[in-house]
Amino acid sequence: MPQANKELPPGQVPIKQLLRWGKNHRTIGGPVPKIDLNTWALTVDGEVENPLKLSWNDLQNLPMTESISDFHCVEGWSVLNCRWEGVPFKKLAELAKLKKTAKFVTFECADGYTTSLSLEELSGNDIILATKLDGKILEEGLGAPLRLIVPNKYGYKSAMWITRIKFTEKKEMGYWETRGYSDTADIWKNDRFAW
Ligand SMILES: Nc1nc2c(c(=O)[nH]1)N[C@H]1C(S)=C(S)[C@@H](COP(=O)(O)O)O[C@H]1N2
Ligand SMILES: [Mo]
Repeated sequence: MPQANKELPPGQVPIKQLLRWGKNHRTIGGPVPKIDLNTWALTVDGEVENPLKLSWNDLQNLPMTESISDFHCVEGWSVLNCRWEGVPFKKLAELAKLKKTAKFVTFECADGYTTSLSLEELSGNDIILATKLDGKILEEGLGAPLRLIVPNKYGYKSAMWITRIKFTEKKEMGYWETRGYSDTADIWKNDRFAW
């Protein structure tokens, strides 16, 4: 099992627990999205041979993995040793059968948020689409039912409330990345801003 890195990246201060989006933390789209698991579906499409539309039940039948990592927000707080469980990103890509033209991935969320990463940035075994944190099913305020976890990037790459995973040939810039935040978002290089 991958172990969390014990050294904090530059400029980060540890706090006890992750933010719960809700009353005090509004999403970019306003209130936390209300998601009904009976009608929720994850779309996987774009540059793929086999587009997918997965219900919550479909998702439960996919192989799950566990990954322990530290979570770092660009605003300077970190939460150590988060134990995420979910579907490895690689597994979903494998199921969707990528075309040769697939180079980047855009994540679309129920609150209107977007972020994007290259396939290479998503190649690690610690990149997962999480449904659980620390043994408990994700709370609404933490991105339920499905969120991305990218441990070596600032938190704005870890999209919550994901509804669509779109493989693209060209990079589509995400919400914060078009508003001054770094697109590389490397926590070890202190890549916080686009300038
Ligand atoms: N859909 C969506 N995902 C999002 C955001 C958002 O506003 N909407 N904020 C990002 C930011 S800036 C951070 S720091 C993390 C916060 O996740 P947490 O609730 O686990 O602390 O979610 C990221 N993912
Ligand atoms: Mo953040």
